[in-house]
Amino acid sequence: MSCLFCRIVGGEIPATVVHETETTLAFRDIQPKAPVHVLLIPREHVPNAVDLTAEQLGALFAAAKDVAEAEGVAESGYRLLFNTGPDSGQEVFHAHLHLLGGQKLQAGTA
Ligand code: IU
Repeated sequence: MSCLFCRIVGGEIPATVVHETETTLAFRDIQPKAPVHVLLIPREHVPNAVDLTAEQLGALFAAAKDVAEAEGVAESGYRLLFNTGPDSGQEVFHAHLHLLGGQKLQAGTA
């Protein structure tokens, strides 16, 4: 299994998991770009955000809401974003939703 995030799902690579459901996993980004930076992924390998089913997308956004509340940023606000493809800076080709918050974020960037 070469996909890094599949290996995190499989427990082969450690990650600081902050939330999990039957179909999703959320863990802290190892190079956080904000005080709160959590990645939410489907357990199933899907290379890119646009390949996610409506059900998978719904599960990721529901999990993001729970993570935002648990991390204390639900009221202050946070950013949810998918990088999609090389020009976006996507580095890991297992779809992941970034949740960034805990500070005033610059408009239009992470
Ligand atoms: P991107 O959207 O593909 O650019 O985001 C990949 C993220 O995965 C990036 O923010 C990395 O810091 C993060 N990451 C990680 O959390 N753990 C890892 O082992 C690796 C990357 I490699």
